[in-house]
Amino acid sequence: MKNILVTGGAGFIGSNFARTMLDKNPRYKITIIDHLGYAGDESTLGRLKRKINFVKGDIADLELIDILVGQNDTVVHFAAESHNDNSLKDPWPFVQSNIIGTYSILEAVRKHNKRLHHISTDEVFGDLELNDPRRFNEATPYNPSSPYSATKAGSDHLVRAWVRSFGVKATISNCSNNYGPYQHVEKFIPRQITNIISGIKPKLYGTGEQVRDWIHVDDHNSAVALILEKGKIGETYLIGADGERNNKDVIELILSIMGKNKNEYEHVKDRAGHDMRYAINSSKLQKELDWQPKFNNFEDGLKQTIEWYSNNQDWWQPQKAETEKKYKKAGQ
Ligand code: NAD
Ligand code: TDX
Repeated sequence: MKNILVTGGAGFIGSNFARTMLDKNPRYKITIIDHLGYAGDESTLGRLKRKINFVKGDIADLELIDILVGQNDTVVHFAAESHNDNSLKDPWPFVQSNIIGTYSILEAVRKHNKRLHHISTDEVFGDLELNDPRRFNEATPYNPSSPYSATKAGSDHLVRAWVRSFGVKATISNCSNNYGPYQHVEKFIPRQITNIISGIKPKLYGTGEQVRDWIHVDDHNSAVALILEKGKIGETYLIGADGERNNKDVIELILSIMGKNKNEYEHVKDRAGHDMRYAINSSKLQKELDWQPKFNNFEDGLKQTIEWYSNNQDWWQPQKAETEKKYKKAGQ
């Protein structure tokens, strides 16, 4: 593996992935393709831009993808519409990027016989009850709830069908909720941090008892790097770092780290069809590929993330007003 095409690399996880890979080995030749939608920004690439080849384009553009895949030996496919709340307002871009876009990538890797790693989410499994002793594993049946998770589930099914029917050399990973630098302020953790910095109260959907399984973005990406190196073709790996917390606790922790009273937040309208709990069992990844997360303390990762948003206001300020306007209109 030397020439890597990273789709969606101007977004949160893909841009951090490119940084992780170049830190591991500066000789990797990385090409990023991103259509620079609302969630992808050239400023996210920052100094990385000098070290990579950047192409502005859409992954559903079959001709462009054919050329780019032909020029690289490995494709790591992050590009997707990624926010549940947006998928409830307008599902179409999710079908377009997540399903048709993945189809386009698959046809190109099939034609050129290239290695693909497909990035997916734990949301494809639906949700768990709060008191359910089980966690998701590689055998959990698919049961997605939102248009976002349904289109991600669809993309996973396409990848598996292309592996079985056409012998495409692909692996899949399903990861839990990521946090860390360069995450769009529409998402839960950065929204609350940047609200507090902006003098706006953090916003908790509904009761806030919903549980997410948090993982630092660098731990997600170290697992992806390992799957590229040692993963078995056709296999799926679940990625998670035992980070279950309910939303109310996370808001209170952010407030307390930022020196505020724990009750200085407000409850807003709940998300339609809100999934109750996600939880990942990543023992296959740990046993077969010997993976371990580096951030085993959520509070430390959160402190680093709060510091990053405090020191990088130029990066997130341009997104903030528009994002809050949209939320206000939705009563959130
Ligand atoms: P993001 O929204 O920050 O980034 C996605 C990027 O893809 C953006 O830069 C966007 O412009 C680009 N993109 C979208 N559609 C495109 C298209 N048609 N053509 C070209 N570029 C396009 O999202 P993220 O949080 O970085 O998520 C990346 C991947 O990881 C997604 O596949 C998502 O489903 C998956 N994932 C995310 C999480 C999480 O907690 N954020 C957890 C598990 C899996
Ligand atoms: O302001 C908020 N208040 C709030 O209580 C926001 C934005 C969210 N929430 C709640 C909803 C969820 O229970 O916080 C939780 C996390 O919300 P999101 O950040 O929107 O994440 P989620 O819907 O869990 O999905 C995320 O994890 C899986 C990513 O956005 C997906 O891309 C990924 O696949």
